Amino acid sequence: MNTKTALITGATSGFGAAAVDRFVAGGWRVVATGRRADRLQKLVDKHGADRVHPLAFDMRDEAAMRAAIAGLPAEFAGIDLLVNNAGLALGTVPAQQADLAQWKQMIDTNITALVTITHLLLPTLIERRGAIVNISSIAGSYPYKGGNVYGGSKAFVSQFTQNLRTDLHGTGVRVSSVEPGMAETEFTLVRTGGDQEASDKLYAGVDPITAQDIAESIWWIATLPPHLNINRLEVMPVNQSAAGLQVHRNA
Ligand code: NDP
Ligand code: 8X3
Repeated sequence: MNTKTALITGATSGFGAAAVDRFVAGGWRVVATGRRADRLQKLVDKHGADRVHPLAFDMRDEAAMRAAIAGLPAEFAGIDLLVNNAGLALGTVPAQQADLAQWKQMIDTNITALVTITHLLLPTLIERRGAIVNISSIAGSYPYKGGNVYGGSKAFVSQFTQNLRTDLHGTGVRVSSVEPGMAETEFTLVRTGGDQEASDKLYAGVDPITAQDIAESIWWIATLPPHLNINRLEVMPVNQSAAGLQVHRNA
């Protein structure tokens, strides 16, 4: 059997870590990236060095990204699937109170790093008639208070996905965005600067999406027959739905 290889960014936690487990269970090799090298090593210990290759670098460091990818051993260098998952939200306050440095970190990670790694891997993906799955969010379609730049960055990811798809027409490369709603990962811990109580409170009683649910969605998209493309997949917990517009009345 011809073993396929996925490169999954943000593999140290949440959706990315669960996707590593899912693809290895399905017989794929995985290049797993993230900043926390100790967590990447745990994935290697769990699955074996012949299945998981760790690449520890900060997605915002283009030189480190280029060097890591250029240094991939031959058996992991032929990437068939890029899962652009690394990303984050920082802050929950309205735009007028937000920290500009946090906005820039979200743009650098969720947008600039995502397009950089995509650009780097496109030649390989085209050569192999591969696939790209971009992890966007419902925050890119439904505005909510405090979503500001995070939502804007995910709207970019969703639209970039559809434009990539148009440009890659005829290459056989599949491009999809997965747009999850509320999912319990380390996402809220990161967003709140480590506030476990806030994270627990947000997910309490919701029966939120799990990391495994999203990993299964990515697996399904990537293993459909090659003539099918999922353009976008929006997923919410049953207990979450959209709730309309607000009106301010002058005094
Ligand atoms: P987690 O916080 O659990 O995981 C985020 C991952 O992104 C980590 O592996 C982290 O690795 C990586 N990452 C963040 N910044 C960088 C960086 N500068 N360089 C390298 N890696 C980085 O959250 P989720 O699993 O929930 O998030 C995964 C994706 O899903 C994100 O794009 C998020 O926006 C999106 N999403 C999440 C939803 C949710 O409700 N949880 C819903 C919709 C979308 P490390 O810290 O080791 O570098
Ligand atoms: C994460 C989902 O609704 O918290 O992208 O923004 S939400």
